[in-house]
Amino acid sequence: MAKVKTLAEFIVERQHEFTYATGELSQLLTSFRLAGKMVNREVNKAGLAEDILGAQGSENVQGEQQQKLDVYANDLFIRMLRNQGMVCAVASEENDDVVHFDNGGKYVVTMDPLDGSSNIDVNVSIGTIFSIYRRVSTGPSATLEDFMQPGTAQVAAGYLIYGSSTMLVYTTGHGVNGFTLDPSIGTFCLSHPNMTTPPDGSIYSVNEGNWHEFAPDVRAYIEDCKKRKMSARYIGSLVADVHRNLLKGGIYLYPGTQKAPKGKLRLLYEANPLAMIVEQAGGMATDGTTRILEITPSALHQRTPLYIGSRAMVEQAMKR
Ligand code: AHM
Ligand code: MG
Repeated sequence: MAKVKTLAEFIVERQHEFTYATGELSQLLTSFRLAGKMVNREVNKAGLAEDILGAQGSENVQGEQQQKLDVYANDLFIRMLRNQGMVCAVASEENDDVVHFDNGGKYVVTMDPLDGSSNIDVNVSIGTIFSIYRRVSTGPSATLEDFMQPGTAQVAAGYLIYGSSTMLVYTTGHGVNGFTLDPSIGTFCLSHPNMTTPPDGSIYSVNEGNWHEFAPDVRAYIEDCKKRKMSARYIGSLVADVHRNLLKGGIYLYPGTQKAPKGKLRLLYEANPLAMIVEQAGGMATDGTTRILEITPSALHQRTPLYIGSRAMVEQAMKR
Protein backbone atom coordinates (compact mmCIF):
# COMPACT_ATOMS: atom_id res chain seq x y z
CA MET A 1 0.00 0.00 0.00
CA ALA A 2 1.36 3.45 -0.95
CA LYS A 3 2.28 5.60 2.03
CA VAL A 4 -0.35 8.24 2.74
CA LYS A 5 1.00 11.68 3.53
CA THR A 6 -0.98 13.64 6.08
CA LEU A 7 -1.36 17.40 6.06
CA ALA A 8 0.56 17.65 9.33
CA GLU A 9 3.50 15.70 7.85
CA PHE A 10 3.41 17.71 4.64
CA ILE A 11 3.47 21.06 6.45
CA VAL A 12 6.51 20.00 8.46
CA GLU A 13 8.24 18.67 5.33
CA ARG A 14 7.67 21.94 3.44
CA GLN A 15 8.11 24.43 6.25
CA HIS A 16 11.53 25.49 4.91
CA GLU A 17 9.66 27.16 2.05
CA PHE A 18 8.08 29.54 4.51
CA THR A 19 9.96 32.84 4.58
CA TYR A 20 9.70 33.25 8.33
CA ALA A 21 10.69 31.09 11.27
CA THR A 22 10.53 27.34 10.90
CA GLY A 23 7.56 25.96 12.75
CA GLU A 24 5.50 29.14 12.56
CA LEU A 25 3.61 28.07 9.46
CA SER A 26 2.83 24.74 10.99
CA GLN A 27 1.34 26.43 14.04
CA LEU A 28 -0.60 28.88 11.90
CA LEU A 29 -2.12 26.21 9.71
CA THR A 30 -2.93 23.94 12.63
CA SER A 31 -5.75 26.24 13.70
CA PHE A 32 -7.37 25.98 10.29
CA ARG A 33 -6.79 22.25 10.10
CA LEU A 34 -8.41 21.60 13.47
CA ALA A 35 -11.19 24.16 13.25
CA GLY A 36 -11.91 22.95 9.71
CA LYS A 37 -12.51 19.43 10.98
CA MET A 38 -14.85 20.71 13.66
CA VAL A 39 -16.81 22.88 11.24
CA ASN A 40 -16.98 19.90 8.89
CA ARG A 41 -18.54 17.85 11.67
CA GLU A 42 -21.20 20.50 12.27
CA VAL A 43 -21.85 21.00 8.54
CA ASN A 44 -22.41 17.29 8.13
CA LYS A 45 -25.01 17.16 10.84
CA ALA A 46 -26.65 20.46 9.89
CA GLY A 47 -29.69 18.64 8.56
CA LEU A 48 -30.20 16.94 11.91
CA ALA A 49 -29.48 19.54 14.51
CA GLU A 50 -32.20 22.13 14.95
CA ASP A 51 -29.98 24.33 17.05
CA ILE A 52 -27.46 24.64 14.20
CA LEU A 53 -29.64 24.84 11.12
CA GLY A 54 -31.33 28.09 10.21
CA ALA A 55 -30.90 31.76 10.81
CA GLN A 56 -29.39 33.20 13.95
CA GLY A 57 -31.62 36.25 13.80
CA SER A 58 -28.77 38.77 13.68
CA GLU A 59 -27.26 40.66 10.77
CA ASN A 60 -23.60 41.11 9.90
CA VAL A 61 -21.97 44.38 8.84
CA GLN A 62 -23.20 44.00 5.27
CA GLY A 63 -26.82 43.66 6.40
CA GLU A 64 -26.93 39.97 5.53
CA GLN A 65 -28.68 37.62 7.88
CA GLN A 66 -26.20 35.43 9.70
CA GLN A 67 -26.83 31.71 9.71
CA LYS A 68 -26.20 29.81 12.94
CA LEU A 69 -23.44 27.85 11.35
CA ASP A 70 -21.74 31.11 10.22
CA VAL A 71 -21.64 32.21 13.81
CA TYR A 72 -20.45 28.83 15.04
CA ALA A 73 -17.64 28.72 12.46
CA ASN A 74 -16.62 32.31 13.15
CA ASP A 75 -16.42 31.77 16.90
CA LEU A 76 -14.51 28.55 16.46
CA PHE A 77 -11.85 29.87 14.09
CA ILE A 78 -11.37 32.95 16.26
CA ARG A 79 -11.03 30.84 19.40
CA MET A 80 -8.48 28.55 17.75
CA LEU A 81 -6.45 31.47 16.43
CA ARG A 82 -6.55 33.27 19.77
CA ASN A 83 -5.36 30.18 21.65
CA GLN A 84 -2.48 29.59 19.32
CA GLY A 85 -0.76 32.89 20.07
CA MET A 86 0.93 33.69 16.75
CA VAL A 87 -1.92 35.77 15.39
CA CYS A 88 -2.43 39.22 16.81
CA ALA A 89 -5.78 40.08 15.22
CA VAL A 90 -8.40 38.77 12.82
CA ALA A 91 -10.64 40.48 10.26
CA SER A 92 -13.67 38.33 9.53
CA GLU A 93 -16.65 38.73 7.26
CA GLU A 94 -18.80 38.17 10.31
CA ASN A 95 -17.32 40.93 12.48
CA ASP A 96 -17.77 44.62 11.77
CA ASP A 97 -14.39 45.49 13.25
CA VAL A 98 -11.04 43.82 13.70
CA VAL A 99 -10.98 41.27 16.53
CA HIS A 100 -7.85 42.04 18.55
CA PHE A 101 -5.96 39.51 20.67
CA ASP A 102 -3.34 42.07 21.77
CA ASN A 103 -0.74 39.35 22.23
CA GLY A 104 2.09 40.78 20.13
CA GLY A 105 1.69 37.94 17.62
CA LYS A 106 3.52 38.52 14.35
CA TYR A 107 0.67 37.68 12.00
CA VAL A 108 -2.83 38.86 11.16
CA VAL A 109 -5.53 36.76 9.53
CA THR A 110 -8.45 37.65 7.28
CA MET A 111 -11.20 35.09 6.80
CA ASP A 112 -14.64 34.28 5.59
CA PRO A 113 -15.46 31.55 8.12
CA LEU A 114 -18.39 30.14 6.15
CA ASP A 115 -18.71 31.23 2.57
CA GLY A 116 -21.77 30.42 0.51
CA SER A 117 -23.94 30.59 3.58
CA SER A 118 -27.15 30.75 1.54
CA ASN A 119 -26.38 27.12 0.66
CA ILE A 120 -26.14 25.77 4.24
CA ASP A 121 -29.79 24.85 4.60
CA VAL A 122 -29.98 23.11 1.26
CA ASN A 123 -27.12 20.60 1.48
CA VAL A 124 -24.92 22.33 -1.10
CA SER A 125 -21.15 22.79 -0.80
CA ILE A 126 -19.88 25.66 1.33
CA GLY A 127 -16.39 26.71 2.37
CA THR A 128 -13.99 28.64 4.58
CA ILE A 129 -11.50 31.09 3.04
CA PHE A 130 -8.46 32.46 4.84
CA SER A 131 -5.42 34.55 4.33
CA ILE A 132 -2.36 35.16 6.51
CA TYR A 133 -0.23 38.32 6.53
CA ARG A 134 2.90 39.25 8.39
CA ARG A 135 2.22 42.32 10.52
CA VAL A 136 3.84 45.57 9.50
CA SER A 137 3.16 47.29 12.83
CA THR A 138 5.04 46.49 16.00
CA GLY A 139 3.80 46.46 19.57
CA PRO A 140 1.23 44.36 21.35
CA SER A 141 -1.75 45.39 19.18
CA ALA A 142 -2.29 45.14 15.45
CA THR A 143 -3.32 48.26 13.54
CA LEU A 144 -5.53 48.80 10.51
CA GLU A 145 -2.37 49.21 8.46
CA ASP A 146 -1.64 45.50 9.01
CA PHE A 147 -4.84 44.68 7.13
CA MET A 148 -4.42 47.27 4.38
CA GLN A 149 -1.60 45.37 2.68
CA PRO A 150 -2.08 44.30 -0.94
CA GLY A 151 -2.69 40.63 -1.67
CA THR A 152 0.89 40.27 -2.89
CA ALA A 153 1.92 40.49 0.78
CA GLN A 154 -0.01 37.35 1.79
CA VAL A 155 2.35 34.79 3.31
CA ALA A 156 -0.19 31.99 2.97
CA ALA A 157 -3.75 31.55 1.80
CA GLY A 158 -6.14 28.67 1.75
CA TYR A 159 -9.65 27.38 1.69
CA LEU A 160 -11.64 24.52 3.10
CA ILE A 161 -14.46 23.11 1.04
CA TYR A 162 -17.20 21.16 2.75
CA GLY A 163 -18.54 19.25 -0.23
CA SER A 164 -19.13 15.66 -1.21
CA SER A 165 -15.76 15.32 0.45
CA THR A 166 -14.02 17.87 2.64
CA MET A 167 -10.76 19.36 1.43
CA LEU A 168 -8.17 21.84 2.58
CA VAL A 169 -6.21 23.59 -0.19
CA TYR A 170 -3.41 26.02 0.59
CA THR A 171 -0.39 27.84 -0.74
CA THR A 172 2.57 29.62 0.77
CA GLY A 173 3.65 30.97 -2.61
CA HIS A 174 5.36 27.72 -3.64
CA GLY A 175 2.57 26.03 -5.53
CA VAL A 176 -0.78 24.74 -4.38
CA ASN A 177 -1.55 21.48 -2.63
CA GLY A 178 -4.87 19.91 -1.74
CA PHE A 179 -5.72 17.53 1.11
CA THR A 180 -8.86 15.45 1.47
CA LEU A 181 -10.29 14.61 4.86
CA ASP A 182 -10.49 10.90 5.41
CA PRO A 183 -13.48 10.80 7.77
CA SER A 184 -12.67 7.29 8.95
CA ILE A 185 -9.46 8.48 10.59
CA GLY A 186 -10.26 12.20 10.88
CA THR A 187 -7.11 13.20 9.01
CA PHE A 188 -6.44 15.38 5.99
CA CYS A 189 -4.34 13.40 3.48
CA LEU A 190 -2.46 14.73 0.47
CA SER A 191 -4.74 13.99 -2.48
CA HIS A 192 -3.98 16.80 -4.95
CA PRO A 193 -0.23 17.50 -5.00
CA ASN A 194 1.05 20.46 -7.05
CA MET A 195 -2.33 21.58 -8.30
CA THR A 196 -2.28 23.39 -11.63
CA THR A 197 -5.23 24.84 -13.47
CA PRO A 198 -5.72 24.31 -17.21
CA PRO A 199 -4.60 27.40 -19.18
CA ASP A 200 -7.99 27.47 -20.92
CA GLY A 201 -11.35 25.94 -20.13
CA SER A 202 -14.95 25.55 -21.15
CA ILE A 203 -16.88 26.45 -18.00
CA TYR A 204 -18.21 29.89 -17.15
CA SER A 205 -19.67 30.61 -13.73
CA VAL A 206 -21.73 33.74 -13.22
CA ASN A 207 -25.07 34.65 -11.67
CA GLU A 208 -26.92 35.39 -14.88
CA GLY A 209 -29.90 36.54 -12.83
CA ASN A 210 -28.01 39.84 -12.72
CA TRP A 211 -27.98 40.05 -16.54
CA HIS A 212 -30.00 43.25 -16.76
CA GLU A 213 -27.68 44.87 -14.25
CA PHE A 214 -24.50 43.97 -16.13
CA ALA A 215 -22.58 46.42 -18.31
CA PRO A 216 -22.63 45.79 -22.09
CA ASP A 217 -19.04 44.45 -22.11
CA VAL A 218 -19.91 41.83 -19.47
CA ARG A 219 -22.98 40.76 -21.40
CA ALA A 220 -20.91 40.56 -24.58
CA TYR A 221 -18.43 38.26 -22.84
CA ILE A 222 -21.20 35.99 -21.57
CA GLU A 223 -22.68 35.92 -25.09
CA ASP A 224 -19.24 34.84 -26.37
CA CYS A 225 -19.22 31.97 -23.86
CA LYS A 226 -22.60 30.82 -25.10
CA LYS A 227 -21.60 31.10 -28.76
CA ARG A 228 -18.56 28.98 -28.01
CA LYS A 229 -20.89 26.43 -26.41
CA MET A 230 -19.29 26.56 -23.02
CA SER A 231 -20.97 24.99 -20.03
CA ALA A 232 -22.67 27.23 -17.48
CA ARG A 233 -21.99 26.07 -13.92
CA TYR A 234 -22.92 28.21 -10.92
CA ILE A 235 -23.20 26.82 -7.42
CA GLY A 236 -23.40 30.16 -5.64
CA SER A 237 -20.63 29.19 -3.24
CA LEU A 238 -17.49 30.98 -4.36
CA VAL A 239 -15.14 28.34 -2.95
CA ALA A 240 -16.96 25.50 -4.68
CA ASP A 241 -17.22 27.31 -8.01
CA VAL A 242 -13.56 28.34 -7.95
CA HIS A 243 -12.43 24.90 -6.80
CA ARG A 244 -14.27 23.14 -9.63
CA ASN A 245 -12.93 25.58 -12.22
CA LEU A 246 -9.42 25.27 -10.80
CA LEU A 247 -9.52 21.52 -11.41
CA LYS A 248 -11.38 21.54 -14.72
CA GLY A 249 -10.55 24.87 -16.32
CA GLY A 250 -13.01 27.73 -16.36
CA ILE A 251 -13.80 31.26 -15.29
CA TYR A 252 -15.79 32.57 -12.34
CA LEU A 253 -16.98 36.12 -12.63
CA TYR A 254 -18.84 38.38 -10.26
CA PRO A 255 -18.76 41.71 -12.05
CA GLY A 256 -19.98 45.05 -10.81
CA THR A 257 -23.63 45.78 -11.47
CA GLN A 258 -25.59 49.01 -11.88
CA LYS A 259 -26.71 48.82 -8.26
CA ALA A 260 -23.37 47.56 -6.92
CA PRO A 261 -20.53 48.83 -9.13
CA LYS A 262 -17.97 46.94 -7.03
CA GLY A 263 -19.93 43.70 -7.14
CA LYS A 264 -20.60 41.61 -4.08
CA LEU A 265 -17.40 39.85 -3.12
CA ARG A 266 -14.95 41.12 -0.54
CA LEU A 267 -11.34 41.85 -1.40
CA LEU A 268 -9.62 40.91 1.87
CA TYR A 269 -11.11 37.55 2.67
CA GLU A 270 -12.67 36.30 -0.57
CA ALA A 271 -10.87 37.68 -3.62
CA ASN A 272 -7.30 37.95 -2.31
CA PRO A 273 -6.82 34.44 -0.90
CA LEU A 274 -8.46 32.80 -3.90
CA ALA A 275 -6.46 35.00 -6.27
CA MET A 276 -3.20 33.90 -4.62
CA ILE A 277 -4.18 30.24 -4.91
CA VAL A 278 -5.38 30.48 -8.49
CA GLU A 279 -2.28 32.43 -9.57
CA GLN A 280 -0.07 29.89 -7.83
CA ALA A 281 -1.85 27.19 -9.84
CA GLY A 282 -1.10 29.07 -13.08
CA GLY A 283 -4.39 30.96 -13.41
CA MET A 284 -5.30 34.62 -13.19
CA ALA A 285 -7.49 36.93 -11.10
CA THR A 286 -8.45 40.52 -11.86
CA ASP A 287 -11.18 43.04 -11.12
CA GLY A 288 -11.71 43.45 -14.85
CA THR A 289 -8.73 45.74 -15.34
CA THR A 290 -6.32 45.33 -12.42
CA ARG A 291 -4.64 42.28 -10.93
CA ILE A 292 -6.52 41.52 -7.68
CA LEU A 293 -3.30 40.98 -5.72
CA GLU A 294 -2.04 44.48 -6.56
CA ILE A 295 -5.04 46.36 -5.23
CA THR A 296 -4.18 48.31 -2.10
CA PRO A 297 -7.18 47.97 0.23
CA SER A 298 -8.70 50.99 1.90
CA ALA A 299 -11.39 49.32 4.04
CA LEU A 300 -11.82 46.00 5.83
CA HIS A 301 -15.01 44.97 4.07
CA GLN A 302 -14.17 46.50 0.71
CA ARG A 303 -15.82 44.85 -2.27
CA THR A 304 -14.31 44.15 -5.64
CA PRO A 305 -15.50 42.80 -8.97
CA LEU A 306 -13.83 39.44 -9.56
CA TYR A 307 -12.78 37.58 -12.70
CA ILE A 308 -10.85 34.48 -11.73
CA GLY A 309 -9.78 31.23 -13.34
CA SER A 310 -7.99 29.94 -16.41
CA ARG A 311 -5.61 32.51 -17.82
CA ALA A 312 -6.91 32.53 -21.41
CA MET A 313 -10.49 32.98 -20.24
CA VAL A 314 -9.75 35.82 -17.83
CA GLU A 315 -7.67 37.56 -20.51
CA GLN A 316 -10.51 37.16 -22.99
CA ALA A 317 -13.01 38.62 -20.52
CA MET A 318 -10.72 41.60 -19.93
CA LYS A 319 -10.50 42.34 -23.67
CA ARG A 320 -14.23 42.99 -23.77
P1 AHM B 1 -21.43 35.07 1.52
O1 AHM B 1 -20.02 35.33 1.96
O2 AHM B 1 -22.42 35.89 2.27
O3 AHM B 1 -21.78 33.63 1.51
O4 AHM B 1 -21.55 35.63 0.00
C1 AHM B 1 -20.61 35.25 -0.94
C2 AHM B 1 -21.25 34.38 -1.96
C3 AHM B 1 -20.28 33.60 -2.77
O5 AHM B 1 -19.93 32.41 -2.17
C4 AHM B 1 -21.06 33.34 -4.02
O6 AHM B 1 -20.25 33.09 -5.11
C5 AHM B 1 -21.84 34.59 -4.17
O7 AHM B 1 -21.91 35.18 -2.89
C6 AHM B 1 -23.22 34.31 -4.61
O8 AHM B 1 -23.90 35.50 -4.74
P2 AHM B 1 -25.25 35.56 -5.58
O9 AHM B 1 -26.26 34.80 -4.78
O10 AHM B 1 -25.53 37.02 -5.73
O11 AHM B 1 -24.97 34.91 -6.90
MG1 MG C 1 -18.39 34.95 1.69
